[in-house]
Amino acid sequence: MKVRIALTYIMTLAGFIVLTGCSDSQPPQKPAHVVITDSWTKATAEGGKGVAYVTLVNEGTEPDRLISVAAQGAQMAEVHNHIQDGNVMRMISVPALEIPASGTLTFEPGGLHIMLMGLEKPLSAGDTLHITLQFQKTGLVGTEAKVLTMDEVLERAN
Ligand SMILES: [Cu+2]
Repeated sequence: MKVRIALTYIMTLAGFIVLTGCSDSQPPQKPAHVVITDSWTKATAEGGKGVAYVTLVNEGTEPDRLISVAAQGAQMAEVHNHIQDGNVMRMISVPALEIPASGTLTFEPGGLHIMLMGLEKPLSAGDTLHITLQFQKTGLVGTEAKVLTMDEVLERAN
């Protein structure tokens, strides 16, 4: 009888160890790797200011950070967001933006956007604008943003 109890005990213990072993096995870890799956900007009548949007997908299992942005033909580019300030929407500068592990961030009108300043010439519909994004872990990633007409911008929203 005693042997049997001891045996049951050992088998229970064995089962416990197997279960623990199972819960320890995690999905494979992948380093942060951000890709740009979409990018676009609005045509402008003149140089100066513009706005561009990107969709960022982190294919890694660790977060990454967007630390700087540059656009061809623009003296300066910054990541901005909109915040509700009373009943007014205000833009704020976002110096570093976290892209969560396995997460997607979609820049869109009324939300996150890339502010283009000091554009040397207007952005013409049909052209592309070269934008470079720098991430802490992924490094530099470039994209050709399509320059859309106002009609195309409205179509996207639907
Ligand atoms: Cu802005």
